[in-house]
Amino acid sequence: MLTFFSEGSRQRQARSELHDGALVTPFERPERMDLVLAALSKAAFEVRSPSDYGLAPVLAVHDADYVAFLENCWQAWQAAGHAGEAIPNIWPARTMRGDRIPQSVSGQLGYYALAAETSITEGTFAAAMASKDTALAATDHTLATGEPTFGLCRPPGHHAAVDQFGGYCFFNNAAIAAQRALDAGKRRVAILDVDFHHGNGTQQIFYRRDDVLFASLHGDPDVTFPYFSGYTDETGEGVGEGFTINYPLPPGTSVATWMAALDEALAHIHRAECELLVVSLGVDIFEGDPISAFTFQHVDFIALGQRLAAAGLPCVFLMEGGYAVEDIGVNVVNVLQGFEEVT
Ligand code: OKP
Ligand code: ZN
Repeated sequence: MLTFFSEGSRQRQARSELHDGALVTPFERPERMDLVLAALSKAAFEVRSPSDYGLAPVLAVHDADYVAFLENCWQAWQAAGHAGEAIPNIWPARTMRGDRIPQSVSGQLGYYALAAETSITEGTFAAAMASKDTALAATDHTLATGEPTFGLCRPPGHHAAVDQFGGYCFFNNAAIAAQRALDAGKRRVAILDVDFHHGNGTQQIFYRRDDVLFASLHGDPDVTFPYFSGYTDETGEGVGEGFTINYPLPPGTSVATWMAALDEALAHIHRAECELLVVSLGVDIFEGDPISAFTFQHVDFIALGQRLAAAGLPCVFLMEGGYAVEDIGVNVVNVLQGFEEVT
């Protein structure tokens, strides 16, 4: 399967993630890409660089002030004289004002962040730009040829909302891809999110719309990040009612139970007459993943690819999570090869 990847993705080289009360080396690190690239190369996949699509496709789904904040945050943080990476530590919490964007970068971080684990660093914005270019190039290839395409996006995107970053995400690559497909003439696009974590950002961006169907299988947010999104009673609003569907599953869920939920999600997508499938491909559903709790083995990823292919839709795969670094390459390739076996 043709793959797109941008070397610009390496420009995010964060040192700090707030994890279990300590600053650790981020789980979402550039070496992840090398492991996927090595596995793709072993499987003889062609890898191409995307072209530069600029900011217009980002602004089609994200708020302009948010994008400007991401672009300027590191410089403002440094100008304020702070020694470490830019990490939020205050929010407009439930008892405070959420309607004001403070002037200080420290206040702005709290306004635009949805979590504290994701630092902003010198190359973060450039890497986010590279990642969305990867998503757009992959989408354009599928739109032009009908062939499935893999976008090796990094950083991931599915936690990024209209004007919020967090969960290692800055620009919502899947949302940018879906909007691109609509702008190219597709009438309805499905985004199927198989990452272990709920794609709260993707859900929020399309919550009141019926031209993008968002379906997600994920760890039950009652006990799993992002905690405040991903419950079954979130089904969309207004004309979007019925175009969001969530399958929260308990930690330790068997692959058979997960696959049964996948079949339900695919049936829902089929009924909605979607014309393109964008898969938010997180392979952190692997049993060995260090921050997740599902039970996929290497071979189960092949079955996943086969089931996705059986949906019979043109398909764009976009990389989301997956942190058991030594295994993410084989798991990604297994999904893509499973898909190709059927098509
Ligand atoms: C990003 B993606 C687990 C803490 C989780 C953040 C997870 C972000 C996941 N103990 N912290 O969806 O793979
Ligand atoms: Zn995840």
